[in-house]
Amino acid sequence: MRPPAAWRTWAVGCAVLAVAAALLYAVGPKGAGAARADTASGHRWITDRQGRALVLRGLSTASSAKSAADGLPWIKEEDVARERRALGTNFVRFLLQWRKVEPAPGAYDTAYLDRVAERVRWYGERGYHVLLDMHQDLYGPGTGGNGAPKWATRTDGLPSAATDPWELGYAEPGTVRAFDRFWGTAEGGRDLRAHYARAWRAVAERFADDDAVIGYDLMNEPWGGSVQGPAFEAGPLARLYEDCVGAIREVDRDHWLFVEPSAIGANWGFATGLPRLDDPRGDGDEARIAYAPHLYPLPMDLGGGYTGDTRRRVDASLASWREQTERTARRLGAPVVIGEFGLDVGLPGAMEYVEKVQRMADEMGAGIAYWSNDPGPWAPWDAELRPTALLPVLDRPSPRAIAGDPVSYRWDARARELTVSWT
Ligand code: 9MR
Repeated sequence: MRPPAAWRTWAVGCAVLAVAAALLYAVGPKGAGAARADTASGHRWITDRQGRALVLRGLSTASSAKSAADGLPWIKEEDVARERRALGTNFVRFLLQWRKVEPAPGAYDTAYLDRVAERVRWYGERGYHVLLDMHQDLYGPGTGGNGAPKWATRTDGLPSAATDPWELGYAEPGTVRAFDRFWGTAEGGRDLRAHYARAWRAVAERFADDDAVIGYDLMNEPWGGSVQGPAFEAGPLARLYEDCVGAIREVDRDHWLFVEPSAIGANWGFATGLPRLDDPRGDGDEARIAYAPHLYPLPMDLGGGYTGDTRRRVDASLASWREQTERTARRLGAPVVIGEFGLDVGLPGAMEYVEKVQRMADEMGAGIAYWSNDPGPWAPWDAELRPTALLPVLDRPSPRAIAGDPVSYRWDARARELTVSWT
């Protein structure tokens, strides 16, 4: 794929700003301490090992990993190179599967982690920060989803039927039971959280010294089974996160730990009851816990586009999502990454919606991971890897790393001008 016209125009039109950004990148006071000021929204910045504030922009790689026998996404190294050329991104949310990490209780598949490490290197060599995401939907293959190994799936014979939309499968009795057994909330059930935390420890041990990795997304879109709301988030979910944080910090004190709220509710802009978590990094070092909620306004989750009345409802949902996210981030003392947002790019108004979310992320000082890079109707490329209408919309410049305290950054698509201010 050739670099898109938009990218070439930008490269010429914003040369001066690009030079400024390159200087920012190159001459930062190395090791002079992390960005101190908060974002305009009052939450922290994600920082790299040199203390620079990172503006993370990229996509998830990839939904295809969920069902692949080897648990790996569709990409080859040339696809990573193309993504870098076409979009200029610096961030990837890379899907892992617990079933592959721990195929039998207590046995970790180091060959799988080696293959993941190879892919992390493809990204790392091109300047990407990789977020390793322990992905699940609908618990695991044993309940019609992906993520958990079969040995960790107990449904007590209850069914899990396929549903449309797929998210409704979370209410299937077998799926609810499997989650209850995982969280230890079903009577006589085994609490599998310790296993899960030790699986994370195995991953962190493998990647502790890998600078291409920015951190670990502890669980994709957690679901409480029969326990919902704050009772779930401040209860079993917070306990799981504490266990994972503790297990990871035994072997890795530097990488960021990304926590997600219970997806149903928070994805639509409702409040979360997730409590603030301790981060035992040691030596009094500042916590490195980031907040990574997903963003899927309900009217769009139900298949709507971004026009007419639906647009007004989506805008209301976005405003509430932003308010709740910022409030939670301040409560957690955490920077924000929009861990997922995305839609079928053929829907009416889809590009305006993506633009709007990108602007919101810039205003919030939040990172962003578009869902997803799987070739097809949601992606910047179709099944034949030809650019879709989304590509030029995602292809926009931003400061990649700022050595100082960022004040604001803004991309004016019409004037093709990037404005960055910092102290
Ligand atoms: O886009 C994905 C769709 O093709 C799958 O059928 C579905 C179930 O695995 O997952 C979709 O991706 C979802 C992601 O895993 C979690 N957040 C919402 C995404 C879009 O629905």
